[in-house]
Amino acid sequence: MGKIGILQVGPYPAWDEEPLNAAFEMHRYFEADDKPAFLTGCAGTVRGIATRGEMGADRAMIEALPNLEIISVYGVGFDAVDLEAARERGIRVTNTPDVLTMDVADLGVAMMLAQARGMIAAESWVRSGNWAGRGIYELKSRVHGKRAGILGLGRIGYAVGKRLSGFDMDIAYCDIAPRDFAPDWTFVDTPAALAERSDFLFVTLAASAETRHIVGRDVISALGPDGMLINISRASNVDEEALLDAMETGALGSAALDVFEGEPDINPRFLKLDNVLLQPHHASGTVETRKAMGKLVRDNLAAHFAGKELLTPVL
Ligand code: 8YV
Repeated sequence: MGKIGILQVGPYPAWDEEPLNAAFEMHRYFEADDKPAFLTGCAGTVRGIATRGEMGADRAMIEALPNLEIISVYGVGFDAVDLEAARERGIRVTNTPDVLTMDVADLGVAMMLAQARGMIAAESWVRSGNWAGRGIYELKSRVHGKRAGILGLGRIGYAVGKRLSGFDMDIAYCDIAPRDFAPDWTFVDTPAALAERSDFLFVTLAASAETRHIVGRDVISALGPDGMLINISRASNVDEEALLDAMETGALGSAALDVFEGEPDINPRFLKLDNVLLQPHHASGTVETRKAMGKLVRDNLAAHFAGKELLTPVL
């Protein structure tokens, strides 16, 4: 019997490509110039999709594959997968939760510290010779003891909060209900009220149609000219136009962002701002975590085709 066909939506590191190629017949969608023609060409043999969090699988892709049984996502976020289209056909969907939580939280906190203390510009100050030539770098405002807001107290939001408590921060969060596992943190019932009482607002909620632009003009203006927005979730959770307007006018103090609309082709307005820290959607980007994510992608595919229970099912 031939190998099972899998549509590979984006590239993976070599340590994932090798075992995937050994176990399956991988169809490298991302390398095709004519993507619709490529899909038509492999439609008969593809029984699975291996995709990435930010790439997902849309309705057109799902509908083009009549023998599709499973979509295995390399990422905790599955908002880019058309779940409705998958559900209609009984197609299983898996993601990679837990294994990336700590790294995403680490980067979120690192972004807050780097931006608050101006570390990127401070490094340029040293490298450019300004330190020796022009003197001390400008003073920045402190982080410890300040007020932090966490929008979305799931696994990643909780891990962010645990780290922030090490900085003696006053921590509040907003979610659909108060969480028993965070008795020391203040529950706030709207994103705007959370922003109002925050110096640093972390966006850590899973993206969906309901959360689109949950951080809108009202939330951004409540955060205010001294506030910082840190987004390590999905760009769609933030109204990017409102964010850019607020940053350009000083209505929002600063931002640290790992995710963008249309990434990697980000809005060029971001590049003109000096009050934003830009990261290339890299919160889960450590060797250790990416290896664990790749293994989960493969293990879910293998379990499905062996008729076993999925390890981390979404659908
Ligand atoms: C990406 C992510 O999947 O977990 C998620 O939801 O967005 C990330 O981990 C990562 O960039 C790999 O594509």
